[in-house]
Amino acid sequence: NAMLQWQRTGFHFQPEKNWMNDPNGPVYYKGWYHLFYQYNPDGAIWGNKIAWGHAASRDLLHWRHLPVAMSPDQWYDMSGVWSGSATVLPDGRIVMLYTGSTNASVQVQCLAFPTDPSDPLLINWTKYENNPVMYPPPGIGEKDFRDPTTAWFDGSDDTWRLVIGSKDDRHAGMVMTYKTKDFIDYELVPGLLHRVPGTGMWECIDLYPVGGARGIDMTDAVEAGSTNGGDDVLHVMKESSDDDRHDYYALGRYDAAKNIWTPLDSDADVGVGLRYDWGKFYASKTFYDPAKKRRVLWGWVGETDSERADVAKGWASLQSIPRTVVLDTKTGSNLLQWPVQEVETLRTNSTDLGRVTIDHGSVFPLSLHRATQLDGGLRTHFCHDETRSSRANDIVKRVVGNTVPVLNGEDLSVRVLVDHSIVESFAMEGRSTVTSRVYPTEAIYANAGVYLFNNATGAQVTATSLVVHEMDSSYNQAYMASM
Ligand code: DQQ
Repeated sequence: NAMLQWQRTGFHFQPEKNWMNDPNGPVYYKGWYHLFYQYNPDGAIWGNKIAWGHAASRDLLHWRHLPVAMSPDQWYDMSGVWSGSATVLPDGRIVMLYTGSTNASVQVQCLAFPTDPSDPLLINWTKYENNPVMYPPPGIGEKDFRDPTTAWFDGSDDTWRLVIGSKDDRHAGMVMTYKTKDFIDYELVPGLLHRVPGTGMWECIDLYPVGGARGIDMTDAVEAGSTNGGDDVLHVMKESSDDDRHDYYALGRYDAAKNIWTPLDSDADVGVGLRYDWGKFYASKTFYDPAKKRRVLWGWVGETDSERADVAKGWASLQSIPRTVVLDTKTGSNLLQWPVQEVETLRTNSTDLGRVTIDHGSVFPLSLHRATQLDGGLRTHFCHDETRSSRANDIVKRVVGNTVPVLNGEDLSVRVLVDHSIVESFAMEGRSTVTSRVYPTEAIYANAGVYLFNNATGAQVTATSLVVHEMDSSYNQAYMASM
């Protein structure tokens, strides 16, 4: 439907058409970033034949769409090739672990390898001949055992370890640890790595170290113990809550010998405390980028319009802008998420509006060339009010956000990325983020604009600094033009 194609983004990742959900197996290999994703080749809605879509990029922005990497074509993944993760071995080989939903819809873990390791684009994949390699263990529901993480090496007993999320019969979310020497035979490590009552099924677990300005590989952190070049190391645990479809994380300590992860603050435990994003953002996953020594986070940003509209468009869902994740050393109690630095290369016309004071009850329009794709920062009050984003009545419109710590001596700062049908905001350098899908009925292409407004009844507001950058498209609009 050409009428709706303006909703396609200019610099967010999306497949050429059809349905997408979770990011899968992100990995850096021979100069290319690879992104796999849950993909329905048959249409714009989720289905029971999910495959792994695949794209590769040199800069996390310009993507080459590649053939489907794995399809549901074996008894053990006939109902879907579900989410999974890549592990890079010390010799550079890649091992892919994913969840197969069997012909009887039992969740099992499966193994796959690049067919031709010399191909930097990793186009062809071979499933291990004796899949599956893991079945739900005793006491675990056969539909509650999915989304294996990236494995890390533990030198104490020379095994690779990975974790898988689940829930127990009392609706507690939980994480189990497995160990293996060869990725073929696995042993369940006794006990649970973590468990939180009342939080339901934990999908897409992520577990990774943070500390200092750089990213840390999990194997390096386990080897180094609790410090990394002098910096204290904490471990982030993240779960995607099937109950309320939000991604929750907590900072804690991982004790490999005891197989226990403990939150720093038990009141802000996994599933009941912090979220990565207070808007639309789910089933996310990080990977360690050895080229730029950083940890990068991808999240699935679904649609909030109707299924009918998605079918009419012929596509559904975006991936968030890839975000660098570090520990906020100023607060010590949260992460900082920030668009990867490559995003700044897309900035074109920059407008420095200097200092702007807006009286209460007034609106201040900014004059810009084009406002459909923007990247900007502003030091004043912050909010996502979706209720004003569209006159359409078949979409979800809410006010979303949360409190964000502003320490003594700091000013409130916000960076907002606008890309046709998505708005992603980062408050206080990424202490808190909010993502919204927007379906404007009027603010399309040239009709889009940016306004500062002050809804206060009394006070004046001064933005001490305000910069707006128009953004180049990285690929999607070019694809559109050629359709
Ligand atoms: N999506 C996948 C599952 C995962 C869920 C299936 C999360 O592996 O648990 O498409 O969105």
